[in-house]
Amino acid sequence: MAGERMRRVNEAVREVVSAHLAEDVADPRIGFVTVTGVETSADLRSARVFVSVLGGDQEREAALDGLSSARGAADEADADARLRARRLDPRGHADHGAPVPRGTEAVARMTTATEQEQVLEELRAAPKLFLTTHENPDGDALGSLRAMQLVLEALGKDTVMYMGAAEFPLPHEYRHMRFDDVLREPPDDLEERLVVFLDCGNMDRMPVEFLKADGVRIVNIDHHHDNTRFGDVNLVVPEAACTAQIVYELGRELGVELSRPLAEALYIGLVTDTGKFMFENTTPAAHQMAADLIAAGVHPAEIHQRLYEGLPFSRIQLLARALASVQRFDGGALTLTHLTRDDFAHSDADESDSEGIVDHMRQVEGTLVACLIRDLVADESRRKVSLRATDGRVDVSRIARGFGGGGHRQAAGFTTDMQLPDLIERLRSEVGSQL
Ligand SMILES: [Mn+2]
Repeated sequence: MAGERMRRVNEAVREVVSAHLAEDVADPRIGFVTVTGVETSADLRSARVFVSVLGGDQEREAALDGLSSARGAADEADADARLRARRLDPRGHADHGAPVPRGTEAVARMTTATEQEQVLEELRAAPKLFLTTHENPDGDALGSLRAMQLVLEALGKDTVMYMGAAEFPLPHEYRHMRFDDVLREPPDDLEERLVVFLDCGNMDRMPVEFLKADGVRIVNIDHHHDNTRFGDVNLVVPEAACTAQIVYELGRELGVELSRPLAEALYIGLVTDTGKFMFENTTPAAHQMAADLIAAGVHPAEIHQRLYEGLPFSRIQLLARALASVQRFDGGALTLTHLTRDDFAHSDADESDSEGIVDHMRQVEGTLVACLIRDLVADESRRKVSLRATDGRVDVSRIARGFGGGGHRQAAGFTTDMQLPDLIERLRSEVGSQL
């Protein structure tokens, strides 16, 4: 990570440039742009300004056009920033420079880059990488992890994948993905590796204390809108249907051929995070990506079978128990079920067998929020709560965050030690407060 002084210089430049863009630049296209980071050179003579552009390719093009036509104004902002930066000179000198005349050679250069370009640069430059994702990995976590590994391997990089030992065995539906090559302990040469997080909204979603050490450089690639931007470089695209979609675009930019194994890994991320192309995040771009993957050799029926069929009998027994204890509150606005440790024992099921049960709760008329509460097999005093919203009226990630969890507007979760009756009351009032 950059030194503390340099970080303050970068932050000062970022503030000035953002304020300038917001106040003085009348170009409506600039509205799509957020200044996400600044890297100032050690001599303070140049700064790269990283921006995030909302919207599709068209908006991105328009915004970058707008930015470059505003370059004159930006240069002024930059001169201003440079003056401020001098006061925070990382070399520890006091304000030693003469005032910088505007519009002369003395004005520092400013270049802009999108978050995507910044991440591409990091990936191209790193010879050795370390990839990881979130705990209790789902199809997108595993699909984007495998896909990124294949992309980097195609570029000849030395890449390792990591997940905590507690994540194994993987849920039944993902075992065919063959993750035998994933490390369960940090590698000895960790400090030589660029760390890449995939599909992970905050760093505490994987037990990786060893990554919080100094000198670890982190790239954070994700689509959760509540991502805490914990990386040194962040590519957070909430409009992406899945993290696999972001990896797909990075792979294309890096010129990596869409091999069948790569296409399959990407498809698994896409099909699972869109709920088989049924959730609100199923955009034209998601379907275009699917078309491209199918053209590259993916057989949707085969993937469907591997993911959703051939499941152990314990699954349907556990589902039967969940369906038998469905409760509806407030006219069904909150529809929930609860699985106890006994339910798991009697079904001969493990925790990963509860995957997908919450989606059955969505299907009933009047349901706004579907909820599965399951007691942890290892610790009955704690329970895991999965939430799904059926439309845009309730943002379940807000509810989950209130309990220390997180997720998407339509799919989120958390763990709590609150007792069941209190938990249900609290969930009812949280749902009610958003209506
Ligand atoms: Mn995801």
